[in-house]
Amino acid sequence: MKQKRLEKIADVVTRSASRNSALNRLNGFYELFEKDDEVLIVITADPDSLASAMAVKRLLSYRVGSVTIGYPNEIRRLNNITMVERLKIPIERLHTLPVNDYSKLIMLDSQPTHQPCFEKLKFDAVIDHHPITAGWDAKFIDIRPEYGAVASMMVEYLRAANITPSVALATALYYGIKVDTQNFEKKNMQLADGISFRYVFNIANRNLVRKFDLTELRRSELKYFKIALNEVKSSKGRAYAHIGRVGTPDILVIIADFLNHVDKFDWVLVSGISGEKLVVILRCDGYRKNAGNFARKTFAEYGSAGGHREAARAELPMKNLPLREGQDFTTSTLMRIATRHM
Ligand SMILES: [Mn+2]
Repeated sequence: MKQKRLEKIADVVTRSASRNSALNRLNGFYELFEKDDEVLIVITADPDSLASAMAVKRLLSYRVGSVTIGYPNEIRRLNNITMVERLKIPIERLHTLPVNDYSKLIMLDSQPTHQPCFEKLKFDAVIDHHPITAGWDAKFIDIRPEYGAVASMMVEYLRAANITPSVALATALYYGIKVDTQNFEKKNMQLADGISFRYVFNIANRNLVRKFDLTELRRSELKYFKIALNEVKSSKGRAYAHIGRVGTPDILVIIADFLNHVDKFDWVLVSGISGEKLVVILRCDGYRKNAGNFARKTFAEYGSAGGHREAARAELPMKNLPLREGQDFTTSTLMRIATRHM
């Protein structure tokens, strides 16, 4: 089912796929601002929102006094840290900023209801592609849930403004669209995303994008590979490895994806302990298999479990696991739990 849009331009609200042109939207957006405005853009930092914030900063350059980009979350993914560093994106933690001193607030790739720390803020403009939520308002709204990325919408704004993006901005937009559409494999991807992507493709530095994509491991995390290679056990086309305590469960995903490259491993189960939880990452080829169903059937009784055909995840409080007093969780325990319904 196609999700409805929500657009509000100069007090006119449209809830269907509107006939507003990119130029209408741009002009409606520009009408919000005056020369001496101090503008704060609020995002939850990820590639799509970072690229969109850069685009809005560019749209507003020479039109307002200043533009600051604030984000509340800690950026932990190395891919995203690499993007911010390489593109020198000027962003600041939201809690360090005097939010009440700004004359205009813009929210991108998110809605005021998405986080408690957003709810106190009064936004002048909200531009997003998530499903529409109720209970808030803004002077300018452009929400298009059918779009794969806000970066795709931003390309339309830039083109309407006759602005050719710099290499850095185009690279960010390229990466934002690529990540949010999961390399164009996600169902939310549509023609408009393809058109925007094709446009920035010519300008973006794709070697830099490769660098963002590739940078996902800290040197200190290589030790977990050593553990994985020592631990990995296989039986009936399934590979199992318990890594033990990890700093972040992200490393388990990387190891599971790595083992999924190995011939004759139809299934990969990698577990590790993060905080008080056992995290299990499941991978399979998705051919006549369903990792999400397998995860639910096997692990849901101990905690949360679910996912898609090829990829699934379970997070299980350690106290729920069927372990004897003082018994450690090992690769064999993982095998035992995973095969007990077979
Ligand atoms: Mn997004």
